[in-house]
Order: sequence, then structure tokens, then C-alpha cells
Amino acid sequence: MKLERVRLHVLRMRLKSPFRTSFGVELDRRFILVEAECEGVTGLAEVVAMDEPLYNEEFVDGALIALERWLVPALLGKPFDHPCEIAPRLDFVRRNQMAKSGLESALWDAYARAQGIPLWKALGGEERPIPVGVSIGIQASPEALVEVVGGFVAQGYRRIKLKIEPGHDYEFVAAVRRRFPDTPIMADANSAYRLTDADHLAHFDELDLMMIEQPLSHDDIVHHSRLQPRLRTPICLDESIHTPEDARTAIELGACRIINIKIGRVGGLQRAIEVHDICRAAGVPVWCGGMLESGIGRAHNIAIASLPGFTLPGDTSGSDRYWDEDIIDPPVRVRPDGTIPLPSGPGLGFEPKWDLIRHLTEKTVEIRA
Ligand code: OSB
Ligand code: MG
Repeated sequence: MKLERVRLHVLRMRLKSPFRTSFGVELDRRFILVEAECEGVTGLAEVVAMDEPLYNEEFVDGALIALERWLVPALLGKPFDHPCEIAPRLDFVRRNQMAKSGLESALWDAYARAQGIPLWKALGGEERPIPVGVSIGIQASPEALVEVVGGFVAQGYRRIKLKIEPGHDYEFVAAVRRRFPDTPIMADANSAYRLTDADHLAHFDELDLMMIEQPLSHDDIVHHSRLQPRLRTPICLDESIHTPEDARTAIELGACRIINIKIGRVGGLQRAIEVHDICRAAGVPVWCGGMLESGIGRAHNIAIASLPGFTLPGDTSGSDRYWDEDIIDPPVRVRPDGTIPLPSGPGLGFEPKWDLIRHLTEKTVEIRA
């Protein structure tokens, strides 16, 4: 196959409700939709960087420049046999994982479409229902949080993730635990604590959480390895894992017992497979994280979650958790048992709604050989 033309569409979509975390409040999701044309087949993917560099160092306008100046030109016109060859060809650019991932994942979709097989099959996944959870932003009060959680529990979601930060943590999670004694619950701090908060974090052990996600700094592994032995609750790393090597280091040091795999954060689908394989060999369960994706990024997440090591419910919730109208047809639907079926069509298995996409597009950059 050969990449002939790339269109980078910058879209802005309004979230159904504001999403508050320890790093900020999102009202809109601005992102890049990558359209990669290879000899008659088009692959699609999403650059999941956020508008501002608050979750990680990447941001939409920076990712656009990285793609335009270095990443797309490195691939244009150069034949490849299999999409596993793409990630190494982008290694010459340091980091910029989400920018790389948008391009690489689009080529995986193009490849699967050209082969006439679903993306999940091309990735080595197994055909099974994908169990999903939901990630809930910080709410004004514990009572308000319990109310929101109740709505998602009623829809069948398999586990509830609560965003926390100092001042909005123990009491909020404890209120949810009291109201839902048997529901799998976890907390995500998005790097809001320090190692000196270890005693405070150890209190969460009383709440019987599945895990606590990324309590310490976004680029830390060493302090997490000192925190984990002081908690009964498993630590799950998100922000700290940028590469397969990071996963190996974190596991070796005992910095976590679970890893959240985000395709964008680790630089694409090939690297996500590699992180998965390392974790599986070490007996560390993984789950698929989310970045408030549109249906296109969501479809990639569902596909990677079919790999056998993804044994925990992920953050790939249904389209209606985020959007009044998603940009794919059909939208992602969560069944009453809290699972999503794998699609049977080629590639992503969901079709883009181009009229809606055009309506949401701020600008398009086209790059060709
Ligand atoms: O830390 O997992 C996170 C959303 C944006 C950025 C970071 C995170 C999140 C979420 C929501 O938790 C996941 C989703 O529902 O897409
Ligand atoms: Mg997280």
C-alpha cells in the first residue's frame, strides 16, 4: 500500500455536559480527524490531543504542525506491506505520540478496509462483547455525584470511574460507595497528589476500589513505586505510560498493578499492541482508556479492546454519553448488560457522517506527495 494524500480536518464538537477533572473543565472537544488515502482506500482516525496541553504536553494546533511538517511527509509515497511498519518510520520525531497515533491508526483502518476485514481482526483481537465503564467528572457535591452515578448504573455500565482531586475526593467516593455497595468503582486523580499524601490516599483502601488511577505526577514512575506498597488498592498508571519501555519499567519497579492503554498516549495501535503484550506476559491486566473521543476514535478504542489482555471494562462508553449526535453511523450503543458488540464490517466498521463532519469542521489542511 502507499499513502498518497492526507486531509487533516480540525473539528469542534459540543459535549452534552461539561467534563471537570483535576486539570480543567472541557465544554467542547476540539480535535483532528485524519483522512488518509491509499490507492483508492481511505482510512480514518482521530488525533486525541486536547485543545490545551493540560492532560499531557500535546495540543491540537501543535499536533497539526507536527503532522504537516514532519509526520505526513515521512510517509507520503513510500510503500508499506503492513501497518506495523509505520510506527518505526515515525520514531525519528521525539514523542508527539498523539499526532503520530492519528496518522498510524488511520493507516491501520485503510489496511483493514483494503483486506476486507474488521480492524479488530487485523489487530489480532478475539470476537467477544466488549465490557465498558464510564468516567464521571467532578461534581459540585457528593449528593450530585450520587445522582449522576445512579443514571449510569441504571444504563448497565460495568464500572464507575470517579474523577477526584484534593478537596473533592474521599467524601465524594464514600457517598457513592454507601449508595452502591456492590458496584465496581475506581477513582482517577489525573496527577493531583504528591507522595507526601500517601497516608491520605491509604484511607481510600476502606472504600474497596478496583484501583486508583494516576495519583502522582504525570511523568513519574519512581514515586508511584514507593506509593504502591503503602496502599492495598491497586494503582493504575495512565499519564506516565508513553511507551512500551515505560510499561516494562513501571511493572519491574512495582509502580502499578494495572495499566490503562490509550492508543494516542502510546503513539498508535502498534505500540498499544506492544504495551498490551508486555502487560499480558507479566500478568498485569489492562483496559482501554478514553480521551472524550468522537465516534471515530471510539471505534479504534473498541477494536483494540478486543485483544485478550483487555480484561477490565474500559472508558469507551456509548456515543450518547458524550454527544447529542455522533459523527458515525450507527452510533456506539451500550447494551443493557454493559457491553458493546464488535462491528462486523471492514475497517472501523462504522461509517462517517460526512455532512455532519463538514458542518463541524473549522479548517482542513491537505497534504499530498
Ligand atoms: O484521565 O482518563 C483520563 C478524559 C480526557 C482526558 C483524560 C482522561 C479522560 C477521561 C474520560 O477519564 C474518558 C472518556 O470517557 O473518554
Ligand atoms: Mg486517566
